[in-house]
Amino acid sequence: MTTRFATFGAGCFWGVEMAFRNTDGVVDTTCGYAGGDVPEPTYEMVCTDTTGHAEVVRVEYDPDVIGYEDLLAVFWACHDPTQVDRQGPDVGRQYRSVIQTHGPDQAHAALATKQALEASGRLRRPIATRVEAAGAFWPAEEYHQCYLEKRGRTSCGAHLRSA
Ligand code: MHO
Repeated sequence: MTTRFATFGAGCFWGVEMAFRNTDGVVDTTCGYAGGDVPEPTYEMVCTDTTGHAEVVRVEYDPDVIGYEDLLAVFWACHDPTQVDRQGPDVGRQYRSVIQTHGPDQAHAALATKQALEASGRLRRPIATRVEAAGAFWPAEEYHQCYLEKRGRTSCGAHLRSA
């Protein structure tokens, strides 16, 4: 089995990781930080919104079982891509919506689904999601991996809390 990677930022990575872990064909997921300028960022640093990183989930998938387009569908459905530098109660650039692509085929597919969603008229505001090439990925602290699963929760309930 030759697996591939896909990387998505869609707000707090706890819930995003859960969405992808529950998807057939996903072999592994890792919460981490990407898209910033500082090496080896910690959660505390990223929380200050000064390192440039986004909270992202790196998804390892088996392309014989699930296509990248299907992962993109999970991505678009698991958050509100019209929110700028925030997601629900979580505010800051670290919660921005971003697709970090591994290769030109992923970039092409990501942009195509973004345009299709935009053209569908289903969203009331423009899509804020950036599509960019994946760069350095820094795995988050073990504490953040499978955070909700370890606690027997199915969603992060961010909408129930103030932050
Ligand atoms: N508002 C959330 C953010 C968590 S996340 C890993 C919380 O602190 O519960 O950024």
